[in-house]
Amino acid sequence: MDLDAVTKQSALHAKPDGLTLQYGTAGFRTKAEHLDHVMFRMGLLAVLRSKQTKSTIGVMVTASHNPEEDNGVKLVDPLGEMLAPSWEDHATCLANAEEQDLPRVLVDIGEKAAVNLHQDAFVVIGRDTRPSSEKLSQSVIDGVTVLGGQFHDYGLLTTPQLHYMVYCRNTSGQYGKATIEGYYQKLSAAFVELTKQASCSGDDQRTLKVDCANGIGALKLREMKHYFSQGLSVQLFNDGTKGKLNHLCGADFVKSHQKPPQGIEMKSHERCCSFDGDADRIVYYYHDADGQFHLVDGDKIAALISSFLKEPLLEIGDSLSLGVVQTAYANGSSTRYLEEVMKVPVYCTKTGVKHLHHKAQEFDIGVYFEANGHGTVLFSKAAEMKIKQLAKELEEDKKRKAAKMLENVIDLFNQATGDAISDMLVIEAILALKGLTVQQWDALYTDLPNRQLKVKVADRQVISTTDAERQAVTPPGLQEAINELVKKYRLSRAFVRPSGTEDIVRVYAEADSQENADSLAYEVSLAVFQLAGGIGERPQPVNITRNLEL
Ligand code: 16G
Ligand code: MG
Repeated sequence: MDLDAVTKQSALHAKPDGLTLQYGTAGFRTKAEHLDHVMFRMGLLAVLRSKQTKSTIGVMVTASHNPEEDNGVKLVDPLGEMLAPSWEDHATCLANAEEQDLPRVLVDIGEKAAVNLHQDAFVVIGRDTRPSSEKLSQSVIDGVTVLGGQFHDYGLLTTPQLHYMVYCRNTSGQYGKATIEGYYQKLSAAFVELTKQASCSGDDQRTLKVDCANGIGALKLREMKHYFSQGLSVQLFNDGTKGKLNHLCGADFVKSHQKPPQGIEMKSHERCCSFDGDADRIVYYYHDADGQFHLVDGDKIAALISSFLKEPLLEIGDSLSLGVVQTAYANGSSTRYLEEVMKVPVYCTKTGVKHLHHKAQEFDIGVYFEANGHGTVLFSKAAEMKIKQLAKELEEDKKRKAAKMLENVIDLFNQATGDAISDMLVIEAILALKGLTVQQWDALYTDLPNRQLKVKVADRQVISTTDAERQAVTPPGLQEAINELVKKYRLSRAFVRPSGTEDIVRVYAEADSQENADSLAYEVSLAVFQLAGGIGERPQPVNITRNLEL
């Protein structure tokens, strides 16, 4: 390492004094103007990680669903996965080192992680459409270059597309071609193949309105839609030509406000969906004949996909294990439906894609979705090989067809990470094959009324949790208080957890009616305020303050 060169270059990307940031649930995220040094340093870190793993590493510049003024960065590990936890710690140390300590911290990381500095390094970079992203990705490149790393800058990409590129490059192209056309072709071919078997169900069925959050999803979907236009026609809204990124639109807005985004015309019973700002989340929704809004969230996506997969799996007669992974935010009705009606095992992990992804890898076929719309289906290598073999060998027509269908499903899911575009195509294929309307899909089960609130406390780390965030361990007495409150309502459940992305505590409650869910959420918020060092205004009942904010 040429540490003198690092010091010199770093001075051009100097860290503001006293600023400390954490590599959080999905990387660093804050106001764009505070991120230049972080980007440069993540370029440095990506080179070390690449040398250590002898693989291509990805760096994505995005702040997902955050406001346009924010930005962020995350590193992508060799198989398209989130950065390993020990390297998250290195990332935090490196980002927070004062200028004069930077060379020492770099050397330290190299030693701790046993990095062979003579190894070559290759880094791929992608960015979203934020005005700040281009300059910040140049800072990443400066970091990569000063440590002698090679790079390829893909420019504008969705986050899942960057994960895909990393995965392709580290599997010598076996997974697909590491180009944007390669991505479009792979997914579209699988979609067209899968939907061939659908009986034609009229124009209406095959049109989908997509709210692109005024983000990168719009650019990429506009390019891609020609590849699958025979099977599906998508109409883009909030395509970035007018509105502001994530402002009053996008998956996060729709999920948290439980209402349609601005900028989309919805007629009753029309199928609509929203992406988030970097297109790794998707939720569906529609208006019924009475104009009432219905959200079809990540839990229902998981239910649709798992029930669809069960049939061909049964048909091929192979005992491949299927498991569904959720978080504590999964609606109680969805868990009950999956376990009791679908008879599939359901597991709960902590919030954050990396936790779900990790658990899903334990199954031959792991379906994972957060209620907020992050998710995908992972097929183990063994399951994939088995299915591909059966698709070739099986004599009986029906069985071979089932295996072929599964083969297309494997190709259609972005196996590297949750992907709004890939998930959208899978959902559209399933609806077409099953001849389901969005209402029929929504009617798989009825969501329990629920409410989310946030509480400000002096130090949110005083709350620690266990049992996949469903139980509070500290502060003392908090879980007991929650237990007592939950007992007062029917079909109720509540939990609290410190947010990984904001300086607040999140409260979730569900119950048999909206009124009861609101009331339970309020009471739990009060308990948090009293027992966990609340600051500012005391929580108010939901119906008085109309506090529908999350
Ligand atoms: C991040 C996570 C998301 C999680 C959310 C929770 C990734 C790619 N994203 O956006 O999965 O649901 O954080 O935020 O892992 P919270 O901790 O503030 O509730
Ligand atoms: Mg996102």
